[in-house]
Amino acid sequence: MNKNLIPIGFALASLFTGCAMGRAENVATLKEAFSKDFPIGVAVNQRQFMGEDTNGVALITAQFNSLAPENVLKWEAVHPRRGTNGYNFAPGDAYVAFGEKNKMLIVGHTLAWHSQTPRWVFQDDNGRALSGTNAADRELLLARLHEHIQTVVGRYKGRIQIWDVVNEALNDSSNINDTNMLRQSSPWVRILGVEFIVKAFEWAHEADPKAILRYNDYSVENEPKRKRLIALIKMLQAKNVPVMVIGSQTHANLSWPSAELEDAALTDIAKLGLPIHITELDVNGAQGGQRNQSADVAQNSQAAGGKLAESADEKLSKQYASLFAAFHKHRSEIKLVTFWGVTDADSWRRNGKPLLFDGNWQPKPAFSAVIEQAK
Ligand code: 9MR
Repeated sequence: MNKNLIPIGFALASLFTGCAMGRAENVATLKEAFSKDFPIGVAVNQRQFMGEDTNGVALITAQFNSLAPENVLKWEAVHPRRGTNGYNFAPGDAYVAFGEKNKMLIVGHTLAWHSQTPRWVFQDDNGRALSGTNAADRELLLARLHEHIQTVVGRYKGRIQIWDVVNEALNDSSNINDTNMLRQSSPWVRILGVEFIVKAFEWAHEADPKAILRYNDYSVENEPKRKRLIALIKMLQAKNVPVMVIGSQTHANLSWPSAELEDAALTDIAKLGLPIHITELDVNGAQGGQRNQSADVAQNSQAAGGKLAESADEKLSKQYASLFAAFHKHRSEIKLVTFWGVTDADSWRRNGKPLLFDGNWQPKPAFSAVIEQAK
């Protein structure tokens, strides 16, 4: 049996080949279907990379050829306490070992983010908030960022191939006339301005010159944020900052982004001349998520609220087909597509049943809708 064509249950076989039980080896997998286009990644949780969720592991190794760590390499997880002894590397080490064992392309997520960063990072040793107008405070925060990046990227040098260096730093406003490029409420922005972005990329590059360095954000399909993204990346490029890939999270809902918007956004972003990665793909089917296009963690309860939208399963298939048609069309620019979770039960938006596999690890109709787009 071709090892890329792995049975994940006979239900899968009958879903889109209609073939009899026992013929599952003829079934394509996501990674196989898109092997000429881009690797297919998935964000994994600790129960998966520790091997406890054995059904999850079976799906991950059968269907995907790249991994992202859903949470364990965020600052609060990997570096919860001050100082050089304040690290907790055990989960990150296990994550990377799991990826290596399964010969997968391994992503690191994320080095500098306003969220999931412990409070001490933005305070002095007496608990006083650091200030952007105080040169010593700025120095202190830059020194912490440097030490963190050197330590974390350095530890996995040559083993984590791709890093989300800066996450969600753009101003989230939907007002196109809002001229602030960056997220003003971020302590990174408040204290250091754009300098934290410049330094984070330079230091990540210094720590692992071969690593592929991404800027990662959500809702960059929408024009106001896309304009800010393009302005930011052009500014970084003008300073020779080693930003190498644009990460578009693509936390979608059943109707957004439309086929036209996705195509236009990819066309526009590709003009920057950098490869694009789809980094956190899911499609929210919850009623509450149909109005909201933000993937801000703080707004998640709202976005995942309410029952499933009417005919959610059918609309999910349509939306996934539409997105993958755009990815396939732009396959010369898109170098990786990563789903944000394995099954609906694992998802941060589990209420919205946003993924291709249900809580029983079975493929949903959207799975075959995606595979179809590879042809
Ligand atoms: O899926 C992640 C969830 O388990 C965490 O509780 C949450 C906060 O750390 O982060 C979620 O992942 C986010 C990702 O790191 C960055 N983009 C938005 C994702 C969804 O909130």
